[in-house]
Amino acid sequence: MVRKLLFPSQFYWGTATASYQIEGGWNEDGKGASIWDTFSHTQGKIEDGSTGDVACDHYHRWREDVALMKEIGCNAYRFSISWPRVIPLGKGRINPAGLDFYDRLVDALLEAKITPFITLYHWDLPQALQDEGGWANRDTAYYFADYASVVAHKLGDRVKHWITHNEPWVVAWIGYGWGVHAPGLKNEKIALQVAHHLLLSHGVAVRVLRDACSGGEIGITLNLSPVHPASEREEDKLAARRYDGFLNRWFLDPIFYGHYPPDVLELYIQYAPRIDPGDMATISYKVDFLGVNYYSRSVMKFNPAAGPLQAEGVAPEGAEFTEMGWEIYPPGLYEILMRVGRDYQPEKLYITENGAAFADEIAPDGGVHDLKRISYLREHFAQAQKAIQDGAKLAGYFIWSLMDNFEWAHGFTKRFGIIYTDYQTQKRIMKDSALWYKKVIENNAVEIED
Ligand code: IFM
Repeated sequence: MVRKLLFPSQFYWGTATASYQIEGGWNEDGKGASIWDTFSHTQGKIEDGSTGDVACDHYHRWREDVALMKEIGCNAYRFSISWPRVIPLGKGRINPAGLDFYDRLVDALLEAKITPFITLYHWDLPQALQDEGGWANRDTAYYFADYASVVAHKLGDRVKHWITHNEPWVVAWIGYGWGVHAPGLKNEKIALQVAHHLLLSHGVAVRVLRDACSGGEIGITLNLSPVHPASEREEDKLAARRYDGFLNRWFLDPIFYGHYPPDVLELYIQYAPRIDPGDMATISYKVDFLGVNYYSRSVMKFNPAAGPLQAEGVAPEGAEFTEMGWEIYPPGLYEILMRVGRDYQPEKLYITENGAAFADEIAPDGGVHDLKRISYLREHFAQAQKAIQDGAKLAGYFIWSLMDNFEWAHGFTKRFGIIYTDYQTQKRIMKDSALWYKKVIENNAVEIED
């Protein structure tokens, strides 16, 4: 039997991208260098030796990309602004050509009836600020607020959806703690301080955006996963609880309640961040929505040798995985949406990213038949719909990603797009998943077979 699962009217159906992953034009029209320019230009940092210098050449092909979104029928698009394109050194002089690029993009989106959702920070920090310590330096939080103000004053008359940060956990730990992402620092001692400054910058930017953009909705996007114990053993349950604190609660608690989770703070007491008076009140300024990036769950087992958390991730047996090695676990989306709703009561939720990397190829007939991605998306849409039925205040869904792009340290080896990017010719090919998504949007419903 085929069941049609309906979504609410006015639901936002979109795709998401990030500036460094798609734009290219890395040193054009006055853009300054970002930490990702420096990092990708450093030998050995990117799996296939590639850089984002050209990426999807979106900086020149944005009109075509907007037309593709329109053809799919999307009514929303989440993209990020490159801070060094707008303010080349991160503070001080503004680059009008950089701002104009986003100004034109916003106008083209609105013309196509696509609502822009802007992320202000999706990881491409101006290199000049990194030279002063980057996010380990408290001043960066205030430079970020100045940058937010510049962008909001230019675009705030037309853009009403603002996301301060994308996945601060990834920035703090993968970028500063473990060195797999830019800026490539391997210093676990500063990761929580970095996370604190990211959150502080979020708080100050919320206030700035509120003042600059009347009627705007302001939120933040977190990478969240339900965390399950590898077994019913008490020690595995403890490992799962601790990892949940490390990944989820470390960000949710301060944003919604103005304090860090005491259990994690105690475990990391030797690396605890310096918190100035008033910081926690700033971090917990009210947001209008929470953006949830969901890809998989985490399954943890106790391991006394595994750092302060004594928790180690395991790959569940018999599970299916994407090309990223992430378990395909659709019920986790329902679980996390319900959990944040229950524990934090955000006014609204958006799934700001969900999607999967598979080894897509162009078939002899010229199409890209990505059936695994369709199945992944269908299952996750069904879970999102179930959450809405059960009371989740979910108002939109953004597939990661509009098109195949530069997947950070993996370079171009992972394809997440619903549009195939041929990096030699920059030709875009709609994958079957894009055609399938078009039907979902037309029907405002996903069909599943029981
Ligand atoms: O490509 C990234 C994106 O930039 C942030 N969230 C996860 C995606 C897939 O790894």
